[in-house]
Parts: sequence; structure tokens; C-alpha cells
Amino acid sequence: MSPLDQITLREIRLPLREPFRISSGSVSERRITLLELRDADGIVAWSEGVAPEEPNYREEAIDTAWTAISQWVVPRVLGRAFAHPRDVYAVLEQDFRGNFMAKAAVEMGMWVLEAMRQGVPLATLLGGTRSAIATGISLGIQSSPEALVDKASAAVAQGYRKVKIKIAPGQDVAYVRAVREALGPDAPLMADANNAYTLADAGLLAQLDDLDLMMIEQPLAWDDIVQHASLQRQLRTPLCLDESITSVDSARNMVTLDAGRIINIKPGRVGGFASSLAIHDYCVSAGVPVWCGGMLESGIGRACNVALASLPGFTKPGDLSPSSRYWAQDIVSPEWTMTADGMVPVPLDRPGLGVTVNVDRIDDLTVRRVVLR
Ligand code: OSB
Ligand code: MG
Repeated sequence: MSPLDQITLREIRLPLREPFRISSGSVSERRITLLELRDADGIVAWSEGVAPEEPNYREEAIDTAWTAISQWVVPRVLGRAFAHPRDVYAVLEQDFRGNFMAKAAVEMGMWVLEAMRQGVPLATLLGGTRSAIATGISLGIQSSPEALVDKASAAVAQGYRKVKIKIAPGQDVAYVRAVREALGPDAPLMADANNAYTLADAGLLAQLDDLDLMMIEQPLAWDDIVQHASLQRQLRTPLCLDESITSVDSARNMVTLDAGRIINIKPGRVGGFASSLAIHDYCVSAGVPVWCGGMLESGIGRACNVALASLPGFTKPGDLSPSSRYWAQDIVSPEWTMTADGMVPVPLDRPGLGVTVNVDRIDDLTVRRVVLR
């Protein structure tokens, strides 16, 4: 790789078509970090940071990630020669704790840059083998079971291959049961609690066992593994960890303790692609299915997720809905689409992200911008 000359960091504001509510908060307009990386040969790559508006998912939020990216991450990569983007993450991990979303924004950009330099699709550089990704939808908490049933029925009619229902205390068993009864025994359903429960709720969560869910995602604390193991012993339904998995070490801990049987890999949560690949490879060897989660990304982050999800171990549908599920208009062309049978095609005919970044539109949406060189 040529040394990196410059990174332009921006924040854009992009309104969601409808508010998205999880157990710990709601968002109606995304504040999204975008990076434009430029190397010494003038090659340009875009990447996206996934840190949300508030620190209600993990501990990072856009304003902490902005500081971390500009103060600590970018100085470690600017002007430095790397043989391959897989070497970047070790440099970001050396005596630099946490801040996975901040690290990932830059690390993933380095992979996109290398894909552009080689003239290959990002999916190919990562070792992808699929040309289309089975796709699910993540439905935010709704005002009533009836409203949720309407959304879930529409999603199945659109072809989605998995319906993920966000749950919280008071909006859980009755809501999921209403969907199961409306959609029938074969509908691929799962629930995601985003840390809303404690071990004291094991009896309540066990009621979900009767509803035949594909999995229950992150019912307990965002940084816990041990208590999830105790809960898994009390449930038939497989647990899937999201927030608690930030590295191949935490994945190994999950498997060793049987704290979960499936992993949701979000490259933005685990520090980027090198860490995602390590988790993927470990899970393949351990027989643990993985799938690619989402963080309400724009078309740039979505391109990264789709590329990663094309690897062979991603055997369950991802949270990779098409652009129109989130935005009136995305910031890439073509926008991300889904076929009538719930597949998102991987753009294998173009290098890098596989989509064109609409820079004029990004300029219009930008609320702050800093050039680091
Ligand atoms: O827990 O997977 C989650 C969105 C924001 C924060 C956390 C989560 C989510 C989603 C959205 O479920 C998935 C998507 O991007 O469609
Ligand atoms: Mg989740």
C-alpha cells in the first residue's frame, strides 16, 4: 500500500424514514461519520463510522468516536507504509484500548483503499464467495402488537428471510406471540433485547422458547458473557451475542462458556475487517454460525457489511435491508436493493465498495468537516 496522505472526516445528518426504537432509546435522524481517505498516489476510498448518536448501544457515541478518530486513530496510520490492510489493526490495538467503532472506521477504509488500488471488489479482497446475501429486517419497538404484526407481515410479503423483533420489558412475549400467530409456524422470527433484561427475567425469557425463535439476541448486559452462559442453560432457544463480542477473544469466551451459539458480527463494532475475519474464521472452525448485523448505516457502511457477509461462514440472513427501508434517498448510486426473494446482490463488477459515492449530496448533508494530513 502507498502511505496515506490525508483523511477528511465529516459528519452528515440523514433523516430515517421512520423512527427506530430499541429498548435503550430511539433515533429519527442519523448523525453519520464519513471518512474520505486519500493515499500518496491519489487513490481515494470512503468509509463510515457506526458510532450512534447516544452511548446507549455500547459505550461509544459519535462525539467520542470523532475525538478518538482524530486524536488517536488517524495519527497512527497517516504517512505510514503498510504491506497490507490486514496489518493495520495491530497498530491500532497497541496500547490503545477499546474505541472499536473509531478504529473500525479507519481500518475498514484502508481495506477499501487497497481494493481500489488492486482494482478488485472489496468482497473479493476480503475472501467473499457469495454473489448475493440473504437478508432480514430489524423491526423497532412498535406501539402495539397489532402495529408490529402489520410491519412483520409486510416484511415477509416483501421477501425478507428473517424478521427480527426488538423487545423490551412490557413489550416482549405478547408482541412476539402475536407475530408468530399471525405469520404461522414457519416464519423465520427472532428477538433482540439490546440488554434490557437481567438473570431475574430468565422465567419470562423462557416463555419465548414456545415461540420457536431462530435466536434471542443480547438479552443481558452489553458487556456480559458469564451471565449469558447461565441464561443459555435455562433456555432451549439459542442465544446470539451482539454487543458483548468485540474480538476473537470474546468470541472464544462465548463458545468456551456456552454463553451463546450464534454471533452477530458487525465490523464497525469489532474494530474492523481484520477482527471480523478472525471472528469469522474462528466461528467456522468452532461450528458457530455467524451473520452480519447492521447499525442503520448509509450506503457506504452497507457496502462494507454486504462485502463481509459474502464470506462462507455467514450462513444466516444479515440485517442488510435495502436503502429504501431506511432513507428517502441514500448517498450512493445505485442504491442498495433486494430481490423479491430477499437477496441483496453483491456488486462484483466494480472495484472497492461497488457503488458510486454521491459527493455532491454528501456536501449538502455535511454539518462538520475536518481535514487531517
Ligand atoms: O442491536 O442490532 C442491533 C440498530 C442500532 C443499534 C443496534 C442494533 C440495530 C439494528 C438495526 O438492529 C439493524 C439494521 O441496520 O437494519
Ligand atoms: Mg443487536
